[in-house]
Amino acid sequence: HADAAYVGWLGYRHLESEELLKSGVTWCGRVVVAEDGEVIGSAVAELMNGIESMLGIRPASSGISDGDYCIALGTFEGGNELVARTFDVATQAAIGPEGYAIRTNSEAGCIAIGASTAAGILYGVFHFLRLLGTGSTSDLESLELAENPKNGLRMINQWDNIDGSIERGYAGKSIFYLNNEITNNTERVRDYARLLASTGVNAISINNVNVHHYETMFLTDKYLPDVARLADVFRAYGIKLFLSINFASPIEIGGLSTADPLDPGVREWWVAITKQVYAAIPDFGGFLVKADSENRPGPFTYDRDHADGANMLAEALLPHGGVVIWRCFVYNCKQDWRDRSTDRARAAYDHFTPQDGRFHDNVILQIKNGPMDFQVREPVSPLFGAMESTNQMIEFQITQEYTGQQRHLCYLVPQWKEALDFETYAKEEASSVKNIINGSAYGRRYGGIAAVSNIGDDENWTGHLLAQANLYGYGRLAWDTEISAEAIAEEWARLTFGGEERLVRTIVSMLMESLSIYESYTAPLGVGWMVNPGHHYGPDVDGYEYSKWGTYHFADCHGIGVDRTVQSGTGYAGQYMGSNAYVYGSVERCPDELLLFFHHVPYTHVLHSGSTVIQHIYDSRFDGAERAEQLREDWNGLEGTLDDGLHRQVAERLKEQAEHAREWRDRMNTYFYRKSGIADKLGRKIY
Ligand code: GCW
Repeated sequence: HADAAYVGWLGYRHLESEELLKSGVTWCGRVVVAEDGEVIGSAVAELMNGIESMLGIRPASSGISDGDYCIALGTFEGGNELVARTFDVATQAAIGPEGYAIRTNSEAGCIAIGASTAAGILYGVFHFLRLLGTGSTSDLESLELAENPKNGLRMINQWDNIDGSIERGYAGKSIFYLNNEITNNTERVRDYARLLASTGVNAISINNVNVHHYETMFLTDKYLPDVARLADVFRAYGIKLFLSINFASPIEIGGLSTADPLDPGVREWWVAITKQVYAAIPDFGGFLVKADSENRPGPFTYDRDHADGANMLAEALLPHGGVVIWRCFVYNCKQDWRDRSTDRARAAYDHFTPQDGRFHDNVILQIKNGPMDFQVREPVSPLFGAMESTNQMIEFQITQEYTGQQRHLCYLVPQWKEALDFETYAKEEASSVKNIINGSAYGRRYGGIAAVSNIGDDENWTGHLLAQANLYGYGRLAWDTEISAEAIAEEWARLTFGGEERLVRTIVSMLMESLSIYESYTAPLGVGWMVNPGHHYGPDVDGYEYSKWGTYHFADCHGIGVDRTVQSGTGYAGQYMGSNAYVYGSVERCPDELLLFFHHVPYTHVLHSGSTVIQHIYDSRFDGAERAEQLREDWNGLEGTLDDGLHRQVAERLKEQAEHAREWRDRMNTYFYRKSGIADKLGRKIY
């Protein structure tokens, strides 16, 4: 596959820097590796191909050095003498199971990539190739670095269905399934595994959390051998396979009359079926569960709670080393819009905090970053840090359900970073969300990040080519929550498009601006929604206002917003700890961008910015639409500096975005002008 959009950031473009090229040719003529095995094999193959493509030489490969300069790969104990002598005991001891060290050992004439496991070597190789590809080192004479991932689980959730459709998928059909069969095209799956592994992803659940009829049978002989084939592909890249399961499986495929988690027959059934899964996939990761959520079955049917449900599965998985990932996206989806006392934002916290301490050690709660649902702007879920004795992980949505569906440009890494950096005040120090989910704050064994994938069978994987940056960025951020969004964007741009400075700078600045642009022409000040019901694309201010989903803005002729204060509202603001509760609960203190999430205010309310709410709505809608147009012009200015085909596909999307941003602008402005009767101070055109 030579297609530049398909190879993405693994295109291994020929190096432009003469100096680095020369240094590379000197050091990379031979690869010395003393171990074999699947993952090492993947690492070596990747290294050879990367070197050949970037440097134009095919390295020789051997088990021992011939005395010439070389790259030496291996685990510290794996018998590669060059590796063993390059890293001292302290360095070796500092490298955890998936970490690696890279060091130029001039005396021994090698660049050594050492790790304690094969997976570590694979990540080390990808790091080395990234160094070359981004040109972030001028030569290879003095490399010295070591890394360990910040999170144990770095997971991708596919929302793919076996009929080939993808729930909230915006880049074609599934690469895994077609017509109720699991694909034979493992080449494409392998290329996906490579892309993921190159960013550090180490786990994947391969089917939608809404588990339908056929997918329920993934645990049975009907599909298990094919699932195992997929597990084989991912295993070679250090990625563990998980399945989303249907809580009612004992009834639907087991022939039992109940799925009650405390029923001995049901428990035995899960033990037996889990054993069967491990017989087919010995390193199977575990189960991902959406239960009692949006009409999915769960323990509530039997008057049991989440802990009962999760623990039953945890017990079945425990002997095999597997984990249960239990989603906290649980709320009443049959609300009456007239009922002002029920608040969907409260739901996860209300359901789960009382059960702290009851979940087994191999259960992890997977919590969406926002308490509502992946809106462009929400506060961080107050559930993070609120369960000291429970493993927690965060869930992001790479697929752009509410952020422009890969027709609009929206680089999400800055949003994710904000969530990870959010201070929960659960402890006196080191209790930001990233410390909660990586397990360090409370000394939890399991934790990490999961995100819903944005890929499909489109040639460029993600529909919008620039949306590849979100997939890349997710993996990089999950590996290292400290890298900046901008550094990630730059890496991605260089690897994908090469090092031409104007090109790189333009793409990075477009990416970095895109979230704020999207936010400024869509729903204002954190209130969210205002999208078309069902598919969720495009503006419809009242689309969800009188629905059962619990997602309201309460705009009338006087004002707008949801009162979530303790004093007069739903009390949601009181779920936060420390000063967060106070800041969010105070109409004076609440940050502008979240004001309408927490407060109902008159249109004339004055923001910290000095503007009124209504004037802010007008200003930011006009501004957002203009900036969307600017994105398009910026990109058009790049014509000729990159492949025409790639340029064209992005140009088309940006054109649609600019037009659509105007539609958002006019719908929003007109709606609020009609509701409020207050004119735009600047007298701009409102319909
Ligand atoms: O945001 C909602 C989506 C559903 C999704 C659900 C969930 C998989 O609209 O399509 O279902 O979230 O996260 O479970």
